[in-house]
Amino acid sequence: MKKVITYGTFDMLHYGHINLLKRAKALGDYLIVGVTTENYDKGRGKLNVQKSCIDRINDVRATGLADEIIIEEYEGQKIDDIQKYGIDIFAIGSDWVGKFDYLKEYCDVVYLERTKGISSTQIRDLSQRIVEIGIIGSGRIANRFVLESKYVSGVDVVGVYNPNQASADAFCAKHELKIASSNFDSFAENVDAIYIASPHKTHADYIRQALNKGKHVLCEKPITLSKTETESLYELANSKNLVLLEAIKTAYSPGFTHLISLVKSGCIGTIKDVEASFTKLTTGNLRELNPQMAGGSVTELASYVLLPIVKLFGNDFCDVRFFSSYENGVDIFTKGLFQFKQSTASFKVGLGVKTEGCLIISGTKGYAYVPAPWWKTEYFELRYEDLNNTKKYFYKFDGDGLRYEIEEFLHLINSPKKESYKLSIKESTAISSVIDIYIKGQKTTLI
Ligand code: C2G
Repeated sequence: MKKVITYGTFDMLHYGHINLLKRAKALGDYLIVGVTTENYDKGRGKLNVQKSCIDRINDVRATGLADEIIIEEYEGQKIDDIQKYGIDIFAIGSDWVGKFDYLKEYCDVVYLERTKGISSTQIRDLSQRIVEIGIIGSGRIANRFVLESKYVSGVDVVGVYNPNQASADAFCAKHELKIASSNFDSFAENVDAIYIASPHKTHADYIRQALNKGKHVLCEKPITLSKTETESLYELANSKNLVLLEAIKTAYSPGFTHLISLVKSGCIGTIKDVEASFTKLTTGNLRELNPQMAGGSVTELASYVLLPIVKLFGNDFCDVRFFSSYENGVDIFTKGLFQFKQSTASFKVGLGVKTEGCLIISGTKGYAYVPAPWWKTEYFELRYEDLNNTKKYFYKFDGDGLRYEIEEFLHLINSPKKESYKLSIKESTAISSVIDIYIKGQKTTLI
């Protein structure tokens, strides 16, 4: 008797899962299905699993395809199970190609092609089904987005749009998507929500078009390069009761969210100063260094450093000044200084200069120190005059961190309130307004 085993979360069981189970069963005579526990999923950084382990087991049982169901509760269990149950074939979807080759020492490993686009779009209530996302753009961040989306239960990236059809086709093939399109209308009509990962200057037009088609939008930072443009887009989203969320991953990560709540609760006294630095040495013929594509340290990185500043002090600064170093028409390093009524802030961003990349929030009783990479907040300390009182905080920041913004996007789509408290419209607009002021000033500087 040939024994096959497969594993999965099987949350909101759908056609793609059933299709996988059918083909796994057909590989042998006896199919064992491992269903993940909540703890195991948490440990591997899978977010937003809706159903309990018991409900998911019942759903798998109801398919009638499993001869036996077991639970998967720890890392390394697959090796134990394969030996314990005398397994001949381990089968899993092709989104995991290569990841389970280490099991070849114990049995055959078969990757079954994953089902492209699984949801039933006739169910209009998005909370009752998988939300299908289309991506605009097919560059580096778009690639990372697809990989991270697999760790958020309830979403499925199904398509890509690129005005260049060949680029869309290549991306679609690489990620096994259903739709590759250079026609915006037909692309938008076939998805529930859109993630914009195209060059900065194209964001505003794409957001407007997507909202006008009734689609929720998650847009890469900087949402736009102009304060008035950002304001008008949020108004449009609001008037249509659609989500418009700016993808600044730090804002949605558990560590950063807690840091902000902690310091706002007064544990370091009244907050008087924020210093934030983020530099990333970048070379080559890249969009980031191209003045025609709005490249430069501020447009590329200021969204991160401005995030703690606007979250703690808002947008009513009395004065802001910038000091930059330029190379080939872009700022390779910029320092910004703010005067608020009762406080100060400063930031450093750089594509061509390296600094210590930390975040320091100073108060009247102590300060918060977040070492680099603070934008992937995994650890911080609250420090006081008496060093014995130092408190240390540790968090998980899984993968690339994009999964946290995807989780928030999905949460907002399914909730009556379409605005996130983790990055409010006011905060996102404040970030836009600072970038706008910088760009306008930079034009005069460069002339
Ligand atoms: N699947 C598929 N087509 C889809 C979606 C999922 O073929 N459109 C497959 C996956 O590749 C996987 C199975 O269905 O083989 C279960 O998918 P999930 O519930 O998303 O679980 P997953 O995170 O893939 O679990 O130990 C857990 C496993 O390693 C993977």
